[in-house]
Amino acid sequence: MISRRDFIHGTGNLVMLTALPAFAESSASSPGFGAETAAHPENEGTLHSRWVALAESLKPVLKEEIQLPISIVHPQADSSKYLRWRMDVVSPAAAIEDRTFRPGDQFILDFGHHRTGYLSFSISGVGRNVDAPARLRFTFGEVPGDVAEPLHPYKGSLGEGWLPEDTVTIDYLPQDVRLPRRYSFRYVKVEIVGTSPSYAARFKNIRAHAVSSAVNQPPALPAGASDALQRIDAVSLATLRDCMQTTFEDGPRRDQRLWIGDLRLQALANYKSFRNLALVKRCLYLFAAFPREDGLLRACVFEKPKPAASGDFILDYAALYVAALFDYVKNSGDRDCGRELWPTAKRQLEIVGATVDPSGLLIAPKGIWVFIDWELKLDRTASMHGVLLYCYKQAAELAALLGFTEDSERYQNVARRMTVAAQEHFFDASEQLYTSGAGRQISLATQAWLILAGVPTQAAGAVAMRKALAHPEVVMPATPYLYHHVVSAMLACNMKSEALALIERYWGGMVQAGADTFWEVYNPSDSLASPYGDVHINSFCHAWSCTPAYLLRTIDFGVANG
Ligand code: RAM
Repeated sequence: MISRRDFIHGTGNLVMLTALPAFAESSASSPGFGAETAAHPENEGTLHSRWVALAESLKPVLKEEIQLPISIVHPQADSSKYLRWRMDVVSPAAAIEDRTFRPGDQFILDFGHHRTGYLSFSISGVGRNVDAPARLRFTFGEVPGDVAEPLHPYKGSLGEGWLPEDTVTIDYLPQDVRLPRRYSFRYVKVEIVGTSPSYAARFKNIRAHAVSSAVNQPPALPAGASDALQRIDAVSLATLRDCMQTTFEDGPRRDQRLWIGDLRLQALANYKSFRNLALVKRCLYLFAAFPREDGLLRACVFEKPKPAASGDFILDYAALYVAALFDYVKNSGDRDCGRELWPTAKRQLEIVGATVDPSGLLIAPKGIWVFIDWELKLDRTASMHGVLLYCYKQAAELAALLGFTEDSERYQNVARRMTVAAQEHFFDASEQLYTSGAGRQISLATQAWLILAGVPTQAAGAVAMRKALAHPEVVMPATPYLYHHVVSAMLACNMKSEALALIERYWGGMVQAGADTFWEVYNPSDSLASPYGDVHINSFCHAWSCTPAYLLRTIDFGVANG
């Protein structure tokens, strides 16, 4: 089991210091940076409160839709199913209204698909007197295991409060109840904990009130996409819709929080589908409003009860802020926002790039989380170099677009040096692929990020990716987040048919296993895999998994496969 803290301070190639370093304020040691500073005319405190206020003014009003339960179901253990259970239909959901319930009784409702929202119902007492409160226990399931398996004893490393269960006491019956907390679910298990010897409970009008800030109708996939890809797209869009709340949440079940890495991918899918541009802008400002003292952005920020900083920092996420900003400016045409947030984006490159050595090689500082993926075996040296190089190139283009010519030229110079260094340090000429670290580890992460960073030519990149995929010791991704970058890299080097096949295999594998929304973690050979030591704390509707909705809309299905 591993906690996020262990991951930062733990073992393996990420073993680092116990305190985060105060990054060198001076960028003089960093090639290409001269005396640049992120000077802003306004006092920083005032600036940041103005940005919070701006972000708050962009908070969307959520659209609410009522959903009726479809069936009463009964879980049956089934080892032939990836998710370990099949859900047998017992009766239509309406049959609930004809029954009465006493302590010890329970039922599970299936709403037919996943939504983020609230639950409401009417409850009355049938019998001599309603002489005691009714006590009910609710468990909300994104997948069958959530409602079919005991959630306790909980073994996970994240807060137990995320487990999707609540006990509710209703004082006076009859009553119309709307549970105050928001949940993320397809299934709802209701256990009757207490009525009294004098009465049984009866339920009517059980409803889900689904909420989302995804309002517009997404355009259809390009003609030529297979039925399997259409289904993958529909599940991707449902994932994005359910994560689009008053921010782009990473998962509506957990952490319900804004992370830079998730935001960047959700925003890409959103530009091609629901096109809620104001929501992206809100999130970019929320990050920018809470930098560390030296300007480093938090990997995540909290939205509720009011916008606030987190204490998490991830080197690759900080660097990728500039890519998210560039994507936003390109897709919205909002250059004013680009200019206002430019110093923030630039500051990330100053800080993350401060340890690029004179030869152009990034020596990532110790003591700070380099994420890339949840695969713990992964050596991140080469992929982190690739992320930063990719970000310099994105920054160079954004700077040119915004009219900051000097910045653009400087970044192009750094990028040239980092490209040469990457080829020298990471390319294995005998294997024709890229390796990472002293152990010369071969991984898809390394190939993907060096390809996305434009280190090899398209043809050489395709060779490297194919060689890595065929290598018996290749380290594979653990999450859809990294799979997204692998597919993007394949598309960047003309491997269209292999990219599509990978989407069909990986995301299609989740669909075949019964996914209504895509999962945070998917290991085709282990349905219990969890970065947190307990699968019940995994999120089964996770932002970073929604990108087929983006990827499939960048592919020209009419043109012969690469
Ligand atoms: C996961 C979060 C989020 C991700 C971070 C790194 O646990 O849910 O999706 O960005 O960790």
